[in-house]
Amino acid sequence: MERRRADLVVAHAAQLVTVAGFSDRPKRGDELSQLGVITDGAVAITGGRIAAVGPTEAVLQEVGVDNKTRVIDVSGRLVLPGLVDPHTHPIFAGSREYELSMKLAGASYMEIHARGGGILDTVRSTRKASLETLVANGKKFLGQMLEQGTTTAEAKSGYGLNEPDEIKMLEAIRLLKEIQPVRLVATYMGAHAVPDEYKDNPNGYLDLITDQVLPRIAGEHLAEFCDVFTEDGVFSVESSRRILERAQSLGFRLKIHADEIAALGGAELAAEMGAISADHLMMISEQGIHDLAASQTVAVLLPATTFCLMGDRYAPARKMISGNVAISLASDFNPGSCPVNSLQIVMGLACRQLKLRPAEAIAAVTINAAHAIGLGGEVGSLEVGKAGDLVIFDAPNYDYLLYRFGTNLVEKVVKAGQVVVE
Ligand code: IZC
Ligand code: ZN
Repeated sequence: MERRRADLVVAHAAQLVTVAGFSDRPKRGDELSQLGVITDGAVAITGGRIAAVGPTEAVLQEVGVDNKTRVIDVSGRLVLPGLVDPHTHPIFAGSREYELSMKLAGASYMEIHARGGGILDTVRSTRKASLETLVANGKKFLGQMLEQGTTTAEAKSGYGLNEPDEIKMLEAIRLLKEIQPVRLVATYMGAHAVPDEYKDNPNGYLDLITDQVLPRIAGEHLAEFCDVFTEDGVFSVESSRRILERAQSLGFRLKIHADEIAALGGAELAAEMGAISADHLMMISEQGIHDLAASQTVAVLLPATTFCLMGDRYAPARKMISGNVAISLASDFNPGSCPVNSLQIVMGLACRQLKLRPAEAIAAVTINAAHAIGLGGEVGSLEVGKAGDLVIFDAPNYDYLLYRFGTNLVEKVVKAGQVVVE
């Protein structure tokens, strides 16, 4: 049999973390700490996809290497699958640095929101911005994420709220898919806040979403997910259900910002509706944990948000893991509650605040994060046939990566077989 020629071989990794064996479903419980680590490991990539993975010697026997093959010796280094960030808000204009001082002076996130600041401030700047500005801003933020190891991300709308500005945000995501390397999936989040013009008629805003905007986005294939901010003072469980039912009937897969500040039952709603993910969950109830465990819904935990909000209650991750909930991690990058876009920082916080073990944190930003956006069969692990996305870290092992909290240890990033960060 003729050997398949490789375009790229990454060889002699001190630890090659495959996270293999879970392309069809997310990891739960003890599975989270079984990473499939190969010492002196290698990956070969052909045509953007993984052609072989295993011990270096075996991989070099399996694939053909010629003078056009790039071979990268990563002796002494850690190799992980490209990181997946399943919850981000990277399309916006303006910034909200003043909220830090407001929070230090005692104002809560929801108080700032109730005064017309917060999300609605970013809505005013984003409505004024051109498509080109949104694309340029998004490209900058996605570039920062890529440099820190993120090769796939979910991106939400939700700072336009009206029809033309939500479409503008989703167009920006569509353009960004073509002009930069991070693979994106788009989420429509018109139900991020009730805009000023509907302040006295919130039901009118629900009608706009269900009757006009959702059908148009479905028709133009601008998003595959629909998300709702189910929160006291934002969207009730009842309003959220109305939007999500309509979205589901139009073919969207569902996501919910659930139980972040108040325990409204967002997790229960996500499980009941078969949402692909329930996100935040700082205040999740016992019932919510039980319902998620019995469902296919992935819990997306966002510890950098709790940290930036200076909250004292993080999501009960250990309870969720022992209760058999499929957990993942994301940055929640956004201009307000979480200006952090590094998954290395998120993993470091997850170990220290959610008490995840290093191995669990890695599973949570790779295969389980991929399942939270419907890409478990495509990315999130190093297995033959999957996308040739990987990160080389200046770290001798994965414990070291989590221990060096706050430092970007990325040395190189490979996306679909191309070295995109050197
Ligand atoms: O802009 O504050 N929580 N949405 C829900 C956010 C935070 C983003 C923001
Ligand atoms: Zn969010």
